[in-house]
Order: sequence, then C-alpha cells, then structure tokens
Amino acid sequence: MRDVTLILPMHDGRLLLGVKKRGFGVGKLNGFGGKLNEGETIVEAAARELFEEVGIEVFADDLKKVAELTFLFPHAEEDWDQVVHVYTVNSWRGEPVESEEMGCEWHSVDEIPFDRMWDDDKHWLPRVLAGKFVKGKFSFGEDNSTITAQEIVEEA
Ligand code: 8OG
Repeated sequence: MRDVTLILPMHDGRLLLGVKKRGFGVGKLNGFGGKLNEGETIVEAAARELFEEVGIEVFADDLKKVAELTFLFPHAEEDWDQVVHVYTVNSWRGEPVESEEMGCEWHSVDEIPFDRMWDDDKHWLPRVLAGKFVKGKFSFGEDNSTITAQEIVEEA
C-alpha cells in the first residue's frame, strides 16, 4: 500500500492547518504532506512537502512521528488505499505562507474545527494532541468520505 505523509506544525498551543486547494481531499482543512517522490525516505518527503506547501523548512530530526493511519476505500479504485505517516513539528525556519496547493491558518488545539476536516480526524487527532502515539485503520463508505469502520490503538 502506498505511503503518504501528513505533518502538523505546532506552536504555542496552536496548530497550523490549511484548506487543500486541489487533488485528494480538496476543500478539506488539513495538515500538510503527500506522496513520496522516487528514492525519497518518508521524512525527506515530509520535509519537502512542508516547504512546497507552506514555505517552512525543517530538519528531519525535528519531525516527531505521532500516528500511523491506514485508510481503506473499498468503493474506490484500489490505489486510493494508503498508509498515512503523521508527524508533528515545533521548530522550523521561515514564516508559514499560503501556496498554490494549500491555505494556511492557525487554530487553537482546544478549538479544532473538525467539521471542516476528514471524517476520521476527530477520532485520532485529539489523542495525538493529548500526547499519545496512535495506530489507526479506517474504512470509508460509498461516498468515499464517511467512515464505516474504524480501529484505533493508542500507545503511550
Ligand atoms: O498528495 P496528496 O494530495 O495525495 O496528499 C493527500 C494528503 O492528505 C496527505 O497529506 C495525506 C492526507 N490525508 C489523506 N487522508 C487523510 C485523512 O483521512 N485525514 C487527514 N487528516 N489527512 C489525510 O490522504
């Protein structure tokens, strides 16, 4: 299954998110990330995507893995299924800036607008924000947007 990255920059009790302007998940508020380029490691891809999508530069060592999420879309093409590797980062160079692919907005960790995000996010993101490592598996229904089954395991 394809590996994909998702990075959540955090500072001062706030999370940097953006509205996806094109492609998979268009219109949804999300962190930053995407597919790996040929020959890239997962963290190299994460750092590249952060720079391309929101203009900040990070060291690979500053990326902290916080979740591994498997998404299954039984009603879509098989290549929709993917494993998303989620990282937080709280140290970077540069100022976050909107790009062609993503908007850029800060949200307090106490007031995350889950109604603007992927359906699964309300289940795993609060646990990540509480400091847990999360392993999850989510299946989506016919609309490829609503969760029909989920398994979440929390590790300390
Ligand atoms: O490159 P591409 O446009 O495929 O990137 C998709 C991005 O969306 C990538 O960062 C991973 C992320 N993503 C999913 N599914 C989900 C999801 O269910 N919730 C969240 N928060 N992000 C997701 O692909």
